[in-house]
Amino acid sequence: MSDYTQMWSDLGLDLKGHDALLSILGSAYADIFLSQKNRPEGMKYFDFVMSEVHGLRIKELMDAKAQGRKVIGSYCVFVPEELILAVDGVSVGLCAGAEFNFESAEEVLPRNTCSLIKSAFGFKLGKICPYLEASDVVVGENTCDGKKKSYEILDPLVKDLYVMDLPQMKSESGRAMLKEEYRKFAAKLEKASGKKITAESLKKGIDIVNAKRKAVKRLTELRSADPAPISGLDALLVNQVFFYDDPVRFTESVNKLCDELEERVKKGTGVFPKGTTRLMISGCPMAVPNWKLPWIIETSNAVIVGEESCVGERGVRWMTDTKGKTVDDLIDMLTDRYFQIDCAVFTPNPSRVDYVKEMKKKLNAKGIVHYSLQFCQPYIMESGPVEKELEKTGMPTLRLETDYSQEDAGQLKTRIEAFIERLNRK
Ligand code: BJ8
Repeated sequence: MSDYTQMWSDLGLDLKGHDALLSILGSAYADIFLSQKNRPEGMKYFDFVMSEVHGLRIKELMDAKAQGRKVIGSYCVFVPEELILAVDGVSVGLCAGAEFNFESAEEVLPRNTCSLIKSAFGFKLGKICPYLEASDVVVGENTCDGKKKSYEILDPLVKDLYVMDLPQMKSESGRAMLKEEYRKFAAKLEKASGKKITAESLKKGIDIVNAKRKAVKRLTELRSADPAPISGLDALLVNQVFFYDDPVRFTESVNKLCDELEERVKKGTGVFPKGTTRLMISGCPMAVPNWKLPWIIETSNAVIVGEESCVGERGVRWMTDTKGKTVDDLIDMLTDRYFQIDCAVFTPNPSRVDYVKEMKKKLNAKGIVHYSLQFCQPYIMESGPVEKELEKTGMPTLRLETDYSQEDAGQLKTRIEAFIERLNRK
């Protein structure tokens, strides 16, 4: 890795804290990812991206900024990357997945806040996230109460926070509200970038993002094979890199990986032996470097074959139609696409459990692990009815609640092993 110290210092990072984070990240990555057996060659690209996640990629963002492009950071899959691309902006995900500097976060947030929010604040207050510091606009959204209220606290800490309102019900008025919010967001982006969104630029943005989502969907489908051609950890990593990488390069790399996986499937080559217990995960998103649960599962004689999560199927499942001729038509198409996202902040939210069932069948999973972050009310509240409905239809479900610490790792392993035993007895 080149020396990026000057760049980090120019971004105002706390170099000591940042070094500590990189060293934890580097050793966790080596232990969790590089130690896996039979990894596809195509994962080398993602290893490289991760090794340069605070280096080369940030340099690319700084170069883009020097050319007058804007970097837009966001925390939710309801923020359309298509609109950001339509003003030639760069979209980056800001969700954080490490227990870092929680002491400072807990000085400004209640202790009973989920780790995802605490981590984002820990990163901001500790000045260790170059993505956040490089962002010209930070986009928040009114989803769960935790995020909604925490943006009031984030506002004075970042240079330009834009908060998007979101509906909570899948009604006509909810859809109209979402479309209006996307119109307002488009206007905000035009103002920030000084560039006008045209039907052509928006269509181009939609095509780029559709291609990226299609590539990840192709990866999802390949995971239905037994033996699984790729580990759940590596597939999760691809879904995580989705939020950071250049979209066109990312799409090419995922498609290349899928070409290789297709060959593996034809030859019957896998990462784990044929017949290994197949699980899928459903619930809260897992941001980098939150790899705890998949790592525990895949070191307990099971393989993860799908993620019903925003860092997973919920983020990529729907495509956007491009049949509109005007910007307004295309914003309408975007609204149609995004309004289908079945995040637990919606009430009621029946399509989510229906899709878990569909995924389980398609991917030949034996059981479902429902993953909630502690203090995440929407997903914890939904987990009871989801478990009941899945068990009722003969789909064994394990409901887990955890955080970013390693304290419960032993307990989680015991519960997961018992669940796998239950599945294997069937
Ligand atoms: S569309 S899942 S990315 S809101 S874990 S912060 S919900 S208390 S992340 Fe999400 Fe958008 Fe929904 Fe997806 Fe709140 Fe829960 Fe924390 Fe969460």
